[in-house]
Amino acid sequence: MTTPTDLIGDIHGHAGRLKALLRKLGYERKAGAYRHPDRKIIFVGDYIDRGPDSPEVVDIVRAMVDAGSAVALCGNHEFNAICYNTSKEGGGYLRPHTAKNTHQHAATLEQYRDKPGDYDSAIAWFRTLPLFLETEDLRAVHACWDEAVIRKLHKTLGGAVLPESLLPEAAEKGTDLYYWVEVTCKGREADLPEGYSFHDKDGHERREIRIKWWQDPEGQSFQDMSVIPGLGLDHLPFRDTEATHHPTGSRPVFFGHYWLKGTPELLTPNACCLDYSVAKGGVLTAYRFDGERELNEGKLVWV
Ligand SMILES: [Mn+2]
Repeated sequence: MTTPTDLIGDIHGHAGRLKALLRKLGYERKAGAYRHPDRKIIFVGDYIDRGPDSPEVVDIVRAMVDAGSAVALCGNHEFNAICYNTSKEGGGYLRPHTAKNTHQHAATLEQYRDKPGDYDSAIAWFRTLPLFLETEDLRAVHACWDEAVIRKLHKTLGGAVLPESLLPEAAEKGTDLYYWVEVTCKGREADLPEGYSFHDKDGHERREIRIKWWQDPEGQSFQDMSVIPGLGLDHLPFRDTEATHHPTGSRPVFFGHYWLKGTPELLTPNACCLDYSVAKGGVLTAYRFDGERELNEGKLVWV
């Protein structure tokens, strides 16, 4: 029998909302950390950036991990922050300090401006966060559980945490490790057939779509499988150059990352996205998991 677990989606600096959700789930702050007598939390990553108080979110989550009342996964924002702060051989950083990259991290940098020691400590802590978690009755990841990719990552890392020695490779476009981290923290893409493309919201021509990897691709169009609606790909039958390891019949998988809108709901009976865009006017969402093989929409909780 595993511990009943509450899984919480992307927080992005919304400390007030996090405290409200923890209280709603029955957690109380004791001896410096939120705790529940019978339950634990799994956070699926993206603690920082955009929102008003990333330092407080990091403090709350980290204290819970230290107290043994939570596990915290690494989101793409934590991975980016690590790379932004890791020097590159030959000069610069693994994540270059371009205007775009700095802008994405700006709110967090500003909030830590007067406490550089705390910022360094937060980055050092991010380096210890696992990229994925599997227990006997659930799986959790920031963006995408692709079984083949997770297996390769596990073998290469010797576990679920990216060691510092592999960071340069993980940040280097074109390497296998870069691809595996990208899939796991940012999601799976599929190439469009030869001759097809679309323009993304920034006007860039794209020849691949980010896919709903949790969905059975059988009989679906590229549009059905695309995370972004309205690309005009409805007539185009979906096929993928790589096998899509969609999790039919497997233990439930929980993730965040997709900036979903509206009222939280299950994506399938065993796939649950917990990111309902708290940093874009949405809600902070949790699922109360008690080991069930089929998830129950009534167990979603949000504030
Ligand atoms: Mn994310």
